[in-house]
Amino acid sequence: MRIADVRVTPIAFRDPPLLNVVGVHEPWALRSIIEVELEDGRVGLGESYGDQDILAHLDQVKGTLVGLSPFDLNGLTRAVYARVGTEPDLAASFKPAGDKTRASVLAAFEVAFLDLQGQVLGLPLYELLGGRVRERVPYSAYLFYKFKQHKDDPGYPADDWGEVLTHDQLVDEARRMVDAYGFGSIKLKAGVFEPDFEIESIRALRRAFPKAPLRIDPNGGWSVETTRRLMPQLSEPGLLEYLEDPVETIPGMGEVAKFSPLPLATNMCTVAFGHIPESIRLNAVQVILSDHHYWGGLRATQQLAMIGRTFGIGISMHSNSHMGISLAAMTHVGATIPNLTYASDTHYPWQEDEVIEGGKLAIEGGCVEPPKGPGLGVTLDRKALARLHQNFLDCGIRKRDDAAEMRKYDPTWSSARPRF
Ligand code: GKR
Ligand code: MG
Repeated sequence: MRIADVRVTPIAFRDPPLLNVVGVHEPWALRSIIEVELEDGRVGLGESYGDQDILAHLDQVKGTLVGLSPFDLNGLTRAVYARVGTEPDLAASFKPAGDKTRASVLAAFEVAFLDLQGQVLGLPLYELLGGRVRERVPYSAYLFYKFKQHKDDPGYPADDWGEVLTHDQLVDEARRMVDAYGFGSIKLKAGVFEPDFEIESIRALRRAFPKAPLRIDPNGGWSVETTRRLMPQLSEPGLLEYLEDPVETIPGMGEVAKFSPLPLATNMCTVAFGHIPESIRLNAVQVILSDHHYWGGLRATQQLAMIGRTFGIGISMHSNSHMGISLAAMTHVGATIPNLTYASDTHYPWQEDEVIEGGKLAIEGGCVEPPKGPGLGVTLDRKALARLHQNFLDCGIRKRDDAAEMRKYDPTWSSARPRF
């Protein structure tokens, strides 16, 4: 059973004007949909980033996969290593600088290969990954401050979440998200306003949701000294579950860890296996938000979780704006990881479009069940794929640039960090 064709289709879907440390989301978020087709017509699916750089790498690799068996994951790795990155040897030690790009390319195809394996064997993907340790995977409500509408008319109606720039509006957003999806944990995307204001938002959330685990993520927007000043507030008893990426680098997180009673989480500094030794040496992170899209795939996510167990580091999952193929993949692997100790992030509630048949996957009681059926358990809605690809062709965005979008509101805007 050999691979006959590989297709990578860039798509663009509606995204609300969500605020973060570097700026504001553009009206269109980019992704790529990967299809790996077997000789018998079965198609394995993957989803990855849609920026031009990654698309160029995916395009470079895809033709070289024709003729491989979908079970030959080392063959896939060799094909990726031959074209992306500087070290073609599969056994070479990971470099301290990490290699996120290569791991991202590998991940995009690995998920599609695994999906095919599941289809060939008639097994759900979580069984191929060792079987599930939980029926349903918990996700957290992902709160953003946001503008009411995009600056330029994107040609579609504004989202119905409205403006969220005050504590009350944020609590309303949280309430709506919790009511709609049953989330038990809540994360605030911070780094937008003065940190004291954002901590006040967290206190408002705590009053409204006395029991929910809360997290704050300023995306490296604070300096070590600012974080030191804020620490007495952040570590008020019962306020936060963890503090995510207050500062940007591994040494910076190591400095914060020296005075932080709170666990420090990251999806920004420890983002590749090559970063693990320094992170451990400096005790820089206590929770790693894994992301199969850049750690190298679903098996790499499991390997990372094992490293987490080894060193007593908690594991969760990170998210960007994404479609249901990514959510299905996250959920299959999340179901198999015993030490997935926190509810994972997902931007999914912010997405109105979908590229899989049957529309959006259900989030109930804050959890997602792995879709039923062999492999990932999702199939492509080809009409939706064509429509979202047309969006990509029309929207003109080829690289995510939240800072440029923010300069439409504030021409003096700079995304330099630390902001505070
Ligand atoms: O979508 O604005 C965003 C987030 O800030 C995203 O870019 C981050 O990668 O979700 C992410 C995070 O947890 O840092
Ligand atoms: Mg983060």
